[in-house]
Amino acid sequence: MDYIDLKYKPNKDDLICEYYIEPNNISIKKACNDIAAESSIGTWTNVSTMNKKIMKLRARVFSINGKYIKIAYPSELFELGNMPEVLSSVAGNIFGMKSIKNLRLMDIEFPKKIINSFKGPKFGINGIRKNLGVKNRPLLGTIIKPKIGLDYKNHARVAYEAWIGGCDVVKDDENLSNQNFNLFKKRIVETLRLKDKAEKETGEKKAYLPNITAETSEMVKRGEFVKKNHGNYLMLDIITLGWSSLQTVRNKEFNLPLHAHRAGHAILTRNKKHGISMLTIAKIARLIGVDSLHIGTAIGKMEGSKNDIDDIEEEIEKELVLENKKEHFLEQKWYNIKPIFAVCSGGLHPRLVPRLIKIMGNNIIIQAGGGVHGNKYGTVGGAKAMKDAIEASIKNIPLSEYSKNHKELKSALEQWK
Ligand code: RUB
Ligand code: CA
Repeated sequence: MDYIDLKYKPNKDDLICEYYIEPNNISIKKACNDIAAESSIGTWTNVSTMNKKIMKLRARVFSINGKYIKIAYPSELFELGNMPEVLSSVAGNIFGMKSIKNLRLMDIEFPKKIINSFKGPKFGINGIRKNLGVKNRPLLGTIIKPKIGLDYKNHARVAYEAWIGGCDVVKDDENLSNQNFNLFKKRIVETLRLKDKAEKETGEKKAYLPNITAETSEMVKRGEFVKKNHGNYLMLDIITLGWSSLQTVRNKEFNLPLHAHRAGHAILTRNKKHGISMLTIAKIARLIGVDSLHIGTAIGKMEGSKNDIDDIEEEIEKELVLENKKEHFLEQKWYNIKPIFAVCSGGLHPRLVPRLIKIMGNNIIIQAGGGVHGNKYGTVGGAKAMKDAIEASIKNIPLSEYSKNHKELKSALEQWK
């Protein structure tokens, strides 16, 4: 049991992981030992090539509390600024070992040394608020629907209607990229043209979040194209494109905010006994440097408990997160890494807005697709109904009251109970 040291006090350069673990017919101690070995320097047997110096680099299990364990990894084990490598260690082979029935990475506490090796977000909450000139209220966004199928002209027209109706941000959907019926370049040029028009007509700043998700070098080219055409945001499907590609895009310094869609996260996060927590994924995304991130709503169409979402929101917004033993997450000092916007999305419509703001506060981007374009008054009216719902919530006026002289909101309340 070389890898277990319950007296060990982690030092400031250690990276710490908390795992939930279910051993497969072995003792919990043996399972912990296997995990710490395989995720650092060890293997299934003693090897003649091992020596004392290398043994010093071993991970140490320093806490076993029922099925929850904590492991400290010396930071020398990791290459600075290389997220895939960190995860190949602490979220790699150990998830497929026969001696482990279930394993869930609950959290990673990154030490300063590793934090400093990543860029973090360029804009964060304050930067995005500044770009859009919106001080305190939640931002309103929509996703163009149907999610794919519209041609580029109609795509741009729907975006324009959403902006005119009151949306601050309009985004492509996660599976729209460069299909024949809606070519990327044509879409960007036309949608940005209508963004300018909407800005002139409303006197407000608007953002367009084009989905540049693709093979990495192609994705970079698409980012450059957006930049060249005076776009003001980039959107990425961070799970399907992978951490390495995300780092590439961040390192390109487009000087544009990055919006992170998390499509596919549930492959890793949904099973509460095995996989990786959304909290961990959110931390990695913040550290690499996205500016807004989908984290769920607890009340829409996508799964997610209020507790979990509260924890994630805290993690992406604060400078210091204190350890929470009950929820199984670790302390994190974020140093110079900026807070990022929580994006609430999935099955939202005006009726849900007051509850959403109550749960999550004002520092959110509220996004509704169906809840905007499904309104009987069309996209313009649908956006207006959402904006009215936000205004009513902020003024603490019940929606039933507010809807009396806001017909689009009234319609939404009738449409979606
Ligand atoms: C929302 C939508 C988003 C999901 C993703 O459309 O398409 O992709 O919110 O889920 P609609 P999450 O408003 O019509 O439901 O935000 O949980 O990652
Ligand atoms: Ca979507």
